[in-house]
Amino acid sequence: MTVQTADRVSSLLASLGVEAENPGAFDGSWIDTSGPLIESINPTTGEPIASVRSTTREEYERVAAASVVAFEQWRTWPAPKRGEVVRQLGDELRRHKDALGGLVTLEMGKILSEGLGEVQEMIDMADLAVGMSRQLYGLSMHSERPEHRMYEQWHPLGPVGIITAFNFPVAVWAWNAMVAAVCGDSMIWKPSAKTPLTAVALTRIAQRVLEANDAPAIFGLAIGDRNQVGKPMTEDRRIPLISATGSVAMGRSIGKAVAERLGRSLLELGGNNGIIITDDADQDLALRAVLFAAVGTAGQRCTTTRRLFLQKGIAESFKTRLVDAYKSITPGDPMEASTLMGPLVDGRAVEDMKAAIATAVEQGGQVLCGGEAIEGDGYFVQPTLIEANTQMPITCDETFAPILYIFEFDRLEDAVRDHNSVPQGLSSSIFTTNVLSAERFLSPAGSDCGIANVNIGTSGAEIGGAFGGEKETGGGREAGSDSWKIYMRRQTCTINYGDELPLAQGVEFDV
Ligand code: UN1
Repeated sequence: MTVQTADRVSSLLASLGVEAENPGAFDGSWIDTSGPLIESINPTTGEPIASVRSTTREEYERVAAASVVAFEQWRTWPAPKRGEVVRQLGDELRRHKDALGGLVTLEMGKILSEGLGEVQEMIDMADLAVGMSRQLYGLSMHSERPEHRMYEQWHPLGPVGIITAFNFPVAVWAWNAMVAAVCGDSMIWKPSAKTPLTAVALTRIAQRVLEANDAPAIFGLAIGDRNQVGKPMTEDRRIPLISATGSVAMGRSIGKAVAERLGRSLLELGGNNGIIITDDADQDLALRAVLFAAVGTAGQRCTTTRRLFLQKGIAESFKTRLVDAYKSITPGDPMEASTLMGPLVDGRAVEDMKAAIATAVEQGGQVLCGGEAIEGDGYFVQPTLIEANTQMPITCDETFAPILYIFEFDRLEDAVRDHNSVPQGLSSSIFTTNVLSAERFLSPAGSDCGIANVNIGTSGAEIGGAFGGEKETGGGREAGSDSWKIYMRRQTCTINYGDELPLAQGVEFDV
């Protein structure tokens, strides 16, 4: 790291209250954690930035007990008052947007514009949740019994466990935390061990807002590994909801553990997202969209485009343009404004990418460009295009790297069938100017994903919609629309204001 960069890093960390070594758990106060040290590595240089002392099982227990106490107080606050605290949190994030966005880039490696975008996503979530705090509506129904009234209401649920991945170190916390907070829940956050500093910095910001409002410590934090934090949390009967983002394998084991105790889980797991481009599509638009969706965030979004279906009439020309565009992208320092693609998160991610490319070639794929890791400091790779066919099993896997598999098709029905043939079901797009093709893609026989776009890439969803996917993606929905409902418990209430006791369904039971 150059001196200049080192200076920049230390002033960034200082402005966010991050020290050389930080405690890894917060329960209203910072706990003097005693687990192994987690070193945070800058993926651009491979050098350590600072460290966090991880949380042990006993320390997790303290955070969990505190979150129950915080919940019992917080649930009595009127929802709009809870919204006011979230509004202030949004303001505080506006103030720290540059520093926090910079830290995301430093620790995770996405380009600065995306690091800042993530903080913006948190701010947007805060604004949305403030509005929600006055709109946690229940329905009222007409009772079949005379002089009876029936309605439903939504109550706070309890402490929520939030498990997030390295690739969106703050935004995914905000999808859950802003909504859970206005719903009256407390929470325990288990962030990725690859981005612990961001979690410490964000929790410090949240702490100040809580203290300024004399609010209970609803934003708990426990940075630690699976055995010390993940497992006790998913098995903890005091935590009615576990919201987890990560791999399918992780989601499967969390889903089982939570189901075993009949808890609720909200799973946002892998994607293997496809874009279909028809002969009549606007090629310029499609090209830009494919680039952002496949190369953006170095292919490390769950919404990254991993499969491209080209209709035969445009396939050759589109491939040529795409190869040229890929070759023009030089991975580099994500802090530099001109960089479009930063490093992968760590050496393991580079190895996984190399292994996937080797497997693809073995299975008959042809590398059109890229295909190599870049020697030198940091974890840089070349964005890679592979001509593939749907018989290649590797194309059913999500490799968290910038590999795009290209297929060709004649008829739209075949492209949709192939598109839907993978186990995952997160995001999908079609590029077409034909209204019939667009509507067919969106019809019940069209895309089987939780997100389906027309003339927009698969990534970069807005927070106003419900975010999540089907099949092995896990079925959960977060952020906007009515996703708040999973953070609350529904109660159906019937009130008899008469003098009689009529029974439903006309049942007679007179003594
Ligand atoms: C993720 O990669 O886990 O739609 C989330 C998007 C972002 C969120 C991605 N808003 O690409």
